Amino acid sequence: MTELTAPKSSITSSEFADELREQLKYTQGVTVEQATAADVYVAAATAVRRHLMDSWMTTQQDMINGNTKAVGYLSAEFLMGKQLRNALLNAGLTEQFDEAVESLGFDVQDVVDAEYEPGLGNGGLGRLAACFIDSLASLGVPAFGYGIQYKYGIFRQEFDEDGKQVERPDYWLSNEDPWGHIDYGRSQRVNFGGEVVEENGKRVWKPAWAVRAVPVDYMVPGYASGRVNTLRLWQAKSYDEFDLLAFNKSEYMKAVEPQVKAENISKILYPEDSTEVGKELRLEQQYFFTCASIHDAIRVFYPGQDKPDLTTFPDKITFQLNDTHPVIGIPELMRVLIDEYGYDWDTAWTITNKTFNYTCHTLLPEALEVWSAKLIGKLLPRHLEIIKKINEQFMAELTGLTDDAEKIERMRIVTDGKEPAVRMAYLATYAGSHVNGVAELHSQLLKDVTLRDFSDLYDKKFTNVTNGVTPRRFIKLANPRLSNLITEGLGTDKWLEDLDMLEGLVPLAQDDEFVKKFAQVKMDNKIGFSNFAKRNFNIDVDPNTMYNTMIKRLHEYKRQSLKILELIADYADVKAGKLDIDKVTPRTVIFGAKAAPGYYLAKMTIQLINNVAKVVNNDPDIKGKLNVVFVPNYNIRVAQHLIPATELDEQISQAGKEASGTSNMKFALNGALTVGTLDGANVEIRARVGADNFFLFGMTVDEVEAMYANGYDPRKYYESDPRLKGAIDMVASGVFSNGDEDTYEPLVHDWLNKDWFMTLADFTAYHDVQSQIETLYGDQLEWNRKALLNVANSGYFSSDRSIEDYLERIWKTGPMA
Ligand code: T68
Repeated sequence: MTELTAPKSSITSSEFADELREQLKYTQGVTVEQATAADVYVAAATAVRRHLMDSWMTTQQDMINGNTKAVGYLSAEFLMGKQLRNALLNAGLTEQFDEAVESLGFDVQDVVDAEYEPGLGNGGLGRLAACFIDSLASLGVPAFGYGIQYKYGIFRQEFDEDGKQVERPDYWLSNEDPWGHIDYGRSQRVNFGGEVVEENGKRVWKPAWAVRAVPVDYMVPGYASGRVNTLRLWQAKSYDEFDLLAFNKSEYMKAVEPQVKAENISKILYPEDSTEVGKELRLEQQYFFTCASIHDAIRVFYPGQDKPDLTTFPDKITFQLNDTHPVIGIPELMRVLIDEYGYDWDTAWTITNKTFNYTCHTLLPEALEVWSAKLIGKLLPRHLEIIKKINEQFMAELTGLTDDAEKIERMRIVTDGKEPAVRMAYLATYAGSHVNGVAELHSQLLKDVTLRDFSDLYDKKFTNVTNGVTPRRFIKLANPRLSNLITEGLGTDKWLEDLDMLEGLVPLAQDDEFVKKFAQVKMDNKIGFSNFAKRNFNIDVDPNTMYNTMIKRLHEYKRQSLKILELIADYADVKAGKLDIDKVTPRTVIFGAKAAPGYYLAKMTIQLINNVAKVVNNDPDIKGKLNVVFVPNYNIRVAQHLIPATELDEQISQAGKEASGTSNMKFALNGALTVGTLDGANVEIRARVGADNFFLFGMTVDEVEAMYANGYDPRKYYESDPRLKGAIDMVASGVFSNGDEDTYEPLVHDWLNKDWFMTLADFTAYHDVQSQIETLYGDQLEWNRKALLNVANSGYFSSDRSIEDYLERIWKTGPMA
């Protein structure tokens, strides 16, 4: 095997400038004088790719020739963020780039800004996939990320003059994408529809139409590992097969219909988060990328072999199913093994069972995918047969495991009745080797509630892997000031490869001088964000206010309502003369959130927040002390600027609803204090940073359950807390809708009559903890000491640690030799 060195490039800035000139000339066809910042960006991207090319090729060779099992991370979403800075960091070219760009007469920021951020994910799930492939490469583990290259990513969010969310298409591929390499020669055929017939005693699928899956390869460079893995995103192309009959009749439009249909498959990312979408196109997408990926893995690991020995497949690669979206891959592998390679059912089952593992990311029952059997039968008739047979086998197995007939009935993968449906989470749980949740509490609740029957009978399958985030992007790139201070404090920069080393900062929290430096970093980051917000959104943010941030998808369970009601209550108190504005800690509450386009109450919440901002920010009685900012189109770039500047982070979901959360980890690592409930990974963050350094409030999971059981009446809380009543009445009376009492009626009605996630029940506790926050904030040295302890004790939340847990508990593989 080839000797590997960490990619610390030895080339000089002027050599790199020469490479940029060369790329400008031979790739873009422009002189330096003609070039725009966007040209320089493309030139730089192309140059960095060239630097990574040898490591990429060596990594692929070693993966195929070596004996280390690879990981195939199957995910419908990869929310990568911009690539240039990350690629430069991992290629060891950051300084050379900065100097070269300046020497060519360009502004470094302009060049970096020219990159358009791809939004190929909805939120935490997609970003987790991106962190995981970064860590896999950094740990030197052979891995593929497999997904879809959507033409349109998550919609671009704007606000209209009424403060309502407007969704604009995000045609990111209309710009040059210098990172993706389209490999037409390695495309795969993906079939759909048709029927299954009996031929010579065999079931044979006769598909009705097909699409061509073309791989677009992205390099995934590891940090200081010398390894470069591959993210392979599939693009749907039509086969050039015309319907000749239709064409001859001059029905041209009809003749190209299948082509249009085929290319629609990778056209758009579904902008849904945690809600069920029962769309045919979505199932087509899921099958499209899992089918192509499975065939691709066989091609990669058994090159040129007509009759490969696929009993060794689970030793070559292990597939991780990122939520239920790729679960259709299970019957697909069965089909491939039986129909295409002639294995018997039991052999195929053993291989399939060993190959797949499933990660669940939710606790909301409505987010667990269920497909109608009819639809599966229409699109994938052979797969439906296989799923039914798996279900039969499962039912028979269960009969041997338990006498509880009701339980067996509850566990059906294919439901009974008039309109049978396939429960993808159950299929994944039964067919794969392991099932994991994404935080300790979540994994426990999966076992106790969501997949209770399964954990009773298959306890060994269940495990936990707490999520993590990559310190390269979310500390080193996002927060260079803090990174430098950490390196100064620890005397080394090795912490970027071993984040547990942050613990070395614990003693420095007692060193007032160091804490003051830390406070200065935060202040500089606040000023940085203020400039960023002004430059990009023309929003004014005063760095002399506390930055209090809530960034995540807009969802009722996450309870942005709780945050805005608390703020409104303060505002109402000031207006009523019950609160002296001069005694209030100056604060800027910063929101970033997209709502699913069809999610009515979520969109109304955005409208309310925007209008609260309008009223409160402009009320002279407030004297600029309470400010609300809604940053439009929240994305990775905004996160990278906002998280390092934040002092107080909101993680206030109803206990038992947020599977993990990952921004909570990013905030703690960047020295924000968290106000949060005992939910998701908050529990583990609090345990590590210490209860004294975390603002806890609200009901526990048990209390929430008890309240559901006893009947929850939100009105009781409305009547008993005058602040809460005042806030809701203010919304209802039209203060934030120019006097119109109808605008927010549906929201108000929901709060008072349903409030499924118990925002009102937690309101008083939330207010009480805010008082503690204000008191502590008054003592800046103490506040910053606690914030520094958050940094020092959060090393556990590196995605490197998560990947190590997956390697040990699930994948049973490791770095390449
Ligand atoms: C999130 N889930 C969890 N789902 O909500 C969050 N996309 O607690 C957790 O930290 C994170 O996953 C990582 O584990 C999502 O982000 C989606 O984005 C989603 C759901 C359905 C369909 C598409």
